[in-house]
Amino acid sequence: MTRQAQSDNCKADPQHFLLPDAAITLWPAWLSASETMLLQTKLTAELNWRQEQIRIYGKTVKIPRRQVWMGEPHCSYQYSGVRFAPEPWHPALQPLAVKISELAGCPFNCVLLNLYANGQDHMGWHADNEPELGETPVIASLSLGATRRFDLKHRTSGHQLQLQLENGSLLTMAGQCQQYWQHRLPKQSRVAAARLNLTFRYIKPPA
Ligand SMILES: O=C(O)CCC(=O)C(=O)O
Repeated sequence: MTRQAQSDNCKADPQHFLLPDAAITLWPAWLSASETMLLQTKLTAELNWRQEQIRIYGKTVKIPRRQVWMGEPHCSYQYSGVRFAPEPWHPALQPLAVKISELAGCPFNCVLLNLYANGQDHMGWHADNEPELGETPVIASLSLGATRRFDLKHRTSGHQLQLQLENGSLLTMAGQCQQYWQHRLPKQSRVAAARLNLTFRYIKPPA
């Protein structure tokens, strides 16, 4: 769907995917074209985007995208052996987290933002199964900008699902999805435009 074709008032019905060990729901145009345009422009310009380095098989490599980790102060997060302290909430994002919480029926207190400059930037197979997220986390993923393919595969049954994450779409992954499934955003060399993805998460405050 182009930004022109995406009507400013269209909120398409959610699509529910019946899968073993996972509850996946996609709202295709959860934000309107004008809302996404404004948000993508603002976040791209105003955030402190970093291309983190991680260690893989003993080698230090730059991740193929830029990231910001944001949320409440206790929400530190470990990814590929690197611990990240959160940036404070951007004023546009805390109200959005509340809105998505109302829809998903659970709280969110942090968000990982990924900026893919074009189809060369990507994210490999993984699950959001860090212990601080709990056993059955709900992950809410908001996409802004270029449409990208999103792949899911079950760890043992061979089930696979491919989705197109369009501008303004909201995807929730719930149930035992992070235990039994992995997901990735593959390279797509023909995609020239940028995409911004926000995955809202919840980390329990310390007792
Ligand atoms: O960009 C995407 O849609 C994928 C993001 C993702 O897998 C993650 O943040 O864990």
